[in-house]
Amino acid sequence: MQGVDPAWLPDEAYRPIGTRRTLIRGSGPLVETVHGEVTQACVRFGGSVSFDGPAGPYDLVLELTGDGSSEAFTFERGDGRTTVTASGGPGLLYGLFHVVRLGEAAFRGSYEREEHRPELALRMLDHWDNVAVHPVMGQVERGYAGGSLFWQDERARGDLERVRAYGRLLAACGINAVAVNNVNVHGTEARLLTDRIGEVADIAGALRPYGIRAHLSVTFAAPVVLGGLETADPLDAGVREWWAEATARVYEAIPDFGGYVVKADSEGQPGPFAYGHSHADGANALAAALAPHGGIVHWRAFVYNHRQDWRDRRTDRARAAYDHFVPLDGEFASNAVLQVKHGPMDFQVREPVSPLIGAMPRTRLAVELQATQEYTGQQRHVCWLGPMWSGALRFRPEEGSPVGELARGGLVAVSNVGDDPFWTGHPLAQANLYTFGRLAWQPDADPDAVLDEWIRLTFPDAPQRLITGLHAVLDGSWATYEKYTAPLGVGFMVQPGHHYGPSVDGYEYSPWGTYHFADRDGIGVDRSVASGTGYAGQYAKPWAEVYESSETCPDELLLFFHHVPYGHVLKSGKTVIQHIYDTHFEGVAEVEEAREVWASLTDLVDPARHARVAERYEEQLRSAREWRDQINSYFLRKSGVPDAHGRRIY
Ligand code: GCW
Repeated sequence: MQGVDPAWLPDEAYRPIGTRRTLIRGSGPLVETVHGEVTQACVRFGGSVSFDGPAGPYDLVLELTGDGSSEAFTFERGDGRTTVTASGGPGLLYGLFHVVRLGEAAFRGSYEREEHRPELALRMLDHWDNVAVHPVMGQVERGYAGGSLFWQDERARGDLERVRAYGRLLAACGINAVAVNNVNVHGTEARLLTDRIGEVADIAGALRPYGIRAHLSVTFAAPVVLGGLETADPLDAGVREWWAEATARVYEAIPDFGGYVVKADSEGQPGPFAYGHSHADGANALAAALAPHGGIVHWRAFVYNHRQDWRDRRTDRARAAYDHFVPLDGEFASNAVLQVKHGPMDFQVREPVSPLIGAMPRTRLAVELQATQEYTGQQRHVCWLGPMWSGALRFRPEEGSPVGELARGGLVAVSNVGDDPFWTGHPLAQANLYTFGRLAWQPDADPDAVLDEWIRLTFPDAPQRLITGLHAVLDGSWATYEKYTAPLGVGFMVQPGHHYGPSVDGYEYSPWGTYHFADRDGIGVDRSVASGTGYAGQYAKPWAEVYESSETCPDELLLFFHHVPYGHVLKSGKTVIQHIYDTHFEGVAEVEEAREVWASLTDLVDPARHARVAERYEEQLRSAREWRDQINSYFLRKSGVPDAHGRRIY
């Protein structure tokens, strides 16, 4: 597309296919998509493609053997021919993208038959997009990549070519579902469910050729605000009928509609508490309306008191999701999925894994990640989140399955994409989107290998110097970001409201439940059972014990679980205060280094992309210095303990 970055599907990535002879067998809409992809590549590079053609010498055969909707495919190569077979259209499409990813290697040597299938059936992006620009949150809430891809001038975009291109990119990294509007459902957006469903249908139509289903965020109060009923009580017969009828009309407009996403009783959104009912009752009312059509309700577990009194030390926001939902285990309908943020707070640079995951064996859980970098540099800072996500997905809440397997309801990420020509504002933030898709397909994949895959696809034919440089600037970037921001798992310390840049006490005396409790003697939140909020006791063994004691708690989470003196010695051998100083100096030095590495790649990256990243490095460095100096000065002033190395602190 003119003027839009091709991201991980540049034309060159298709050269290995486009120069060869391909046979495509089968029929159906996704086969047509595959055919279109290969045809375009052949037009560009001179190869040929036959559709159900005669037997002949082919280098690549893509064959649909059934008419199902399976996403699995097989891949093999022998006698000079590469073959992909699938029994469902989506499988054939994923098989094609597998060949694209392998590049020339797909056409060399031989491969025994391999079977590929996604580990998680639902791999979804939630867009926090508003149809009408919100006076405070803008068009995309926590969006750092321009306006919405879907909505423009308060309507679905007339020209959906870009949406189609987006679907193509998503399919190429394995994503199969998209929620098209913000979970905070404002007045205009509420109507997408009813009289404006046609606009959602248009978007769904643009995504469908790439095997992606559309989902919709709806307001729990819809029967009142849209239906004119007096109540939205989930057990009321009239309310249930309203949902059933509204949902039937949705399916008339969008036969393959995915389902609803609901943020209820959370940060001011309406929910079942108003009627004295549980969240299972609430979710099940919508699930019942969706069930006859095969739809799913994604019910978010982000329920906590956002109006707490900072003086009240017994209330602990980290406990909230577990306290609300674990008693409801087993009560949710089979097509209700409880969507849990991966950490107990809110997408901080470092959090433990939510104790809810693993504690609800009779409930389908989806795990929610945040690709949009709300608290991780807002796509002005490079912060590749692969290692953080992979760590969470590999975490085993107890002896047994890791999070990546417990997420039976799927993996979801809040999208980091907008109408920016680079899709994600910061061109390197594309790596987060790609990594998310690949981890959703295979949660135990090695994130480093995924990063290399992204580099090779996005920069085809890159010389080794470019590959090494890109890997270097991305690979350690999350660790670097953590170093110059809030220390040792304590979180927040950000500017209230927009959440960009440091403000150590920004939320300290606020109602949001996000405190660090620093005083002249120490810092951190006591979440132990013995003397604190008891949060550590929400974990199963061994974690409940590991986190309970400051002796066994991992350094990186120490201040999340414990209030300790500045002189507390970490496992690293450093005191907490010296750790704070050292990491903040190191973090800035690492950004300086990364900026130099990027500058050294000027001749190898196209000028517009290079310039965009270079400009963002300037801001990242400015901001990292700001973080360093505010955090270090704050703790020097609070503690009175000087830096052991006598560096400049203000
Ligand atoms: O991280 C917080 C954000 C809100 C968001 C909320 C949520 C959509 O600051 O902007 O609202 O989480 O996840 O619902």
